[in-house]
Amino acid sequence: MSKVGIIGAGSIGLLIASYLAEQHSVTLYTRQTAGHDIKIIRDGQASSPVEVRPLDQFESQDLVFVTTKSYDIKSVMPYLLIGTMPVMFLQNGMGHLEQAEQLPSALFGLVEHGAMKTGLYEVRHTGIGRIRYGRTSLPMLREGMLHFEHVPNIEHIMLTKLFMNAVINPLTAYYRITNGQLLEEPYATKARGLFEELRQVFPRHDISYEEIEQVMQRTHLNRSSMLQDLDRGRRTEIEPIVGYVLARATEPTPLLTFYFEQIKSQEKRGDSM
Ligand code: KPL
Repeated sequence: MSKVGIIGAGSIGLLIASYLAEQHSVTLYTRQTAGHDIKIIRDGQASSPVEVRPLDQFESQDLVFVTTKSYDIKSVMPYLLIGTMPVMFLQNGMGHLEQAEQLPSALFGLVEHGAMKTGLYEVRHTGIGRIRYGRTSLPMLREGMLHFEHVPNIEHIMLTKLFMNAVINPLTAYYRITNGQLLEEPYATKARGLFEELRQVFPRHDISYEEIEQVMQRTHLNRSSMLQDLDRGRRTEIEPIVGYVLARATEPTPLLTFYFEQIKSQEKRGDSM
């Protein structure tokens, strides 16, 4: 049995904790808590016990998952610097890469599961997918319902996901529409415009617009995470997604800049832990 630490008790933190607690000793670190044992209710069933502790009691683990939003990583990093344990970062966007790379064994993963938090320690597993990750392979994650998959090119996959999020999220949030509505005018032209600017910033990245349309189709009824964040008065991930792109642009990117500024002016600040 390995010691697994999970930082952040949002939907993904709870989902991972609930599954891994079946085989490992899991501690869930959150900000506002005193130490105690809980059971996570996943799809109506109680998990094996999970210890909940405040982050300032963080101790070395065999493996750590950081499931907070990207903008919280700065405050989490000092706790992670205590050891050489593998730490898997599961954020949207790419804004966290540079900070995470201060750690000797940083791993990066992309969660393709649907999960919805329905209570303090309650979660629904709404869509079964996989978690692709790199750089090192972790044999302890081989089995189980979370379908961890080690891939050799995680940075490439993250950049592809960044393209999807940088096109879909700001437009759906700004116009308050579902992902599928981006397939229709007047939004389709705007989406293509954003895509062209992204191509200009990352000219060597191999991706076609059809791949983004497929995601719009597959998730056509979804309200993007950015739209949901705005609706709930939470801080969005516009910075690690579009901000990351703008910081790398060497030529004008008027559309990306416009939506970045619009979303920034609408969002309220909050934290995700
Ligand atoms: O990842 C997403 C998000 O909403 O953040 C997409 C792929 C756009 C699905 O809604």
